[in-house]
Amino acid sequence: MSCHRGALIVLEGVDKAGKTTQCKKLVAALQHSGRPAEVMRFPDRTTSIGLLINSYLQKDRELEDHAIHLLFSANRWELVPSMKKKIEQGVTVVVDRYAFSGAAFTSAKQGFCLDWCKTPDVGLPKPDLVMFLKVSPAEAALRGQFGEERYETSVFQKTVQQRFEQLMKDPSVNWKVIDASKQIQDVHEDIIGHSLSAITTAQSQPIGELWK
Ligand code: NYM
Repeated sequence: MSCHRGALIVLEGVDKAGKTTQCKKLVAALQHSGRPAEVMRFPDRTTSIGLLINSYLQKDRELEDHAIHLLFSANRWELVPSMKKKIEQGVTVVVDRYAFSGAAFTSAKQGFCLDWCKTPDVGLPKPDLVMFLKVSPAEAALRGQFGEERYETSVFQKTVQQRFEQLMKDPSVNWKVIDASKQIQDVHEDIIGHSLSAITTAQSQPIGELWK
């Protein structure tokens, strides 16, 4: 077992920005270089809360907007013990979406402010690095399968992008903006560079608490 903790690295962005592909490539590259690494993703649709979220996203079920927001947050909290355990054991955890998606997507709905949306996630393990994969919502819409799940419309995604821009103004979070309109391999190389320095910095620091 490693004596250093692993890092918590998050990839965020609008739908179809390439997060899932890049998370997999990052974990594979870290493992290949001898650094223990694992992927987690939110929502994690495999738990009982995750199954409810899945049926909401697939439009099989209606849920009140505040209630679904709290379920997304609960889905993160239920996985905190296993996430912390991995990090403490020296594994770098690469997360496909986190509390930032939670706040950006719900606050893009009518009648929700960003502060209310952030509250249930206050105190989650704080990422050592959050990379925002930036593509224009118009470009994301041209990438496959856009429009099948709830929230997948260009108009909604444009508002989500604006909410992410607001969240990125917070200097307490280590944000890096990645130009995700580039070739997959070029994007990957940018991501690896930022990740390696975050992993080194995290080794000598305790895990922080988000938005506290
Ligand atoms: N989403 C994701 C939220 O609305 N709130 C959250 O807290 C999280 C983590 O669910 N449209 C939305 C964003 C996406 C969808 O998609 C999950 P995917 O393809 O599983 O990342």
